[in-house]
Amino acid sequence: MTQLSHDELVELERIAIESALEAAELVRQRPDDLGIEVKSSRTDVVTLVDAASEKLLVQRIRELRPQDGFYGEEEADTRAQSPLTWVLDPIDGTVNFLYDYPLYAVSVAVVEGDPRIPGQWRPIAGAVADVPAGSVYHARTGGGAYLRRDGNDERLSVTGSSDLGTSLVATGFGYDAQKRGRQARVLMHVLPQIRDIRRGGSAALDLCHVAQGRLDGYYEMGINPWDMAAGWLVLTEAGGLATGAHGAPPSSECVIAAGATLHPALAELVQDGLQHF
Ligand code: LIP
Repeated sequence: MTQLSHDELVELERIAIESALEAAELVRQRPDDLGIEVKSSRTDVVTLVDAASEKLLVQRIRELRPQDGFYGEEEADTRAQSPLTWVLDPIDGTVNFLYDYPLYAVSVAVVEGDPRIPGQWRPIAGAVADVPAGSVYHARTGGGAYLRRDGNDERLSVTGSSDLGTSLVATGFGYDAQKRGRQARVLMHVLPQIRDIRRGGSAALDLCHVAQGRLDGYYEMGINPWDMAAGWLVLTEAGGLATGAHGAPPSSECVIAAGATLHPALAELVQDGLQHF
């Protein structure tokens, strides 16, 4: 549990919200030339807008929190001089952004511990700005989870689903073709046991949609700390639970997220799929 005061947490959440919204406005400007480059595979792309968004986030947050560290999807990697590190995804859902497919977000979280080490960190405040919608999901430890749109905060809560067979579940797939093949085999195991699957393309928004009750659950293998840090906190503050396989902390190995009433059954189903494929 964090040692920070209520007022400190409120201020950290405010910084996350305002920096995420400012970066989302920059992303929304969408220049004609996106300056597309390739990363880990020819389907794993980054644009000039990703880099500009992360640069803006670091600049704004560093002005207010000069001792904190940074860990971002693109270039940000500064060791903290304080107990806190800002974990940044300047555009989560980059491929969706590339196609202007309206499911992409700016994710900003501040965490205690080192997000580079699985299981050695936890988010304590965060925001996920839904760029196309112009809204922002936000939460702080012990403060609840909210969706802010048109200046109004709507409290979020997961569904009470406990029946896999009528549950709507999201997942995602990696940029590596071989990994995608295994993920597809796990999906073949999962899909017959649930209502239906959704593949949105942004882990941050998938986690927030579970928090909002738009989904009953989400699982994915291969996502990074910056994809999940803020959405993980929004989910838990909305009554949800995110773990890895067999109760481990969520990590790039596996994230399984749902309301507390569904999580055990979804975790067992995904674990069975991982074990057999
Ligand atoms: C994305 C994740 C998503 C995953 C995509 C991609 P990015 O992150 O949020 O869950 O399925 O393949 O990794 O690369 O857009 O920041």
